[in-house]
Amino acid sequence: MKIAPSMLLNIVLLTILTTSVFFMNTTANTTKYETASVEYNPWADLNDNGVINIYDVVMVTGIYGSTGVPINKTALLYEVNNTFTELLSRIDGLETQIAELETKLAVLNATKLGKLDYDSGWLTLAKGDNVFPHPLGTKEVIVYIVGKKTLGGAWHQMDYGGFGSTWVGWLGVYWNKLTETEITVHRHGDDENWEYVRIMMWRIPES
Ligand SMILES: [Ca+2]
Repeated sequence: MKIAPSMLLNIVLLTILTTSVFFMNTTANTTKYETASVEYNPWADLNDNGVINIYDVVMVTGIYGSTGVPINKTALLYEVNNTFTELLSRIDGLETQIAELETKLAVLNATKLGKLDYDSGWLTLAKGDNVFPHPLGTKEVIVYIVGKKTLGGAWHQMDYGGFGSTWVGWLGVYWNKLTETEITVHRHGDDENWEYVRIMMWRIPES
């Protein structure tokens, strides 16, 4: 009788399996790790149970003779590791961006009003009424003005709204006559500290 090579291989493997199982049963009190005489190779541990034995061999017999494109497992591990490192780097970048956004949000929450809708910059302020245009197209705004005595000087709001006495006369400024396109800033006749004015406006958000 002629025996096919594949059948012969199965017979041999079955014999090995039977012998191994018997051997394993008779050495039940000794651990498989202690009896290993060669270095463990995790790549050969096909069922990932920590020991190379007949069960791994049987798994090979199931796919014996198949062909395909081999994989460089070490290179694959490096590639996975590099990808993981890159992902960690991206996560760090995102965390940095989130921290920056949180800072900006904290600033916005602290000011409540958010970014200015109009900022006039520093304007020369004559005594009496000064009519300045604004581009907001509404009177639903919050107005905030500050002054300077000189362009290089400190910001201030001295005598804001106006201060008058028989000794010093009338000092300071106030704003009025707000329209959808203009605002008037009045500077009192005896004032000496509001040579320049800066007008800032925020639209009042719709509730
Ligand atoms: Ca195994």
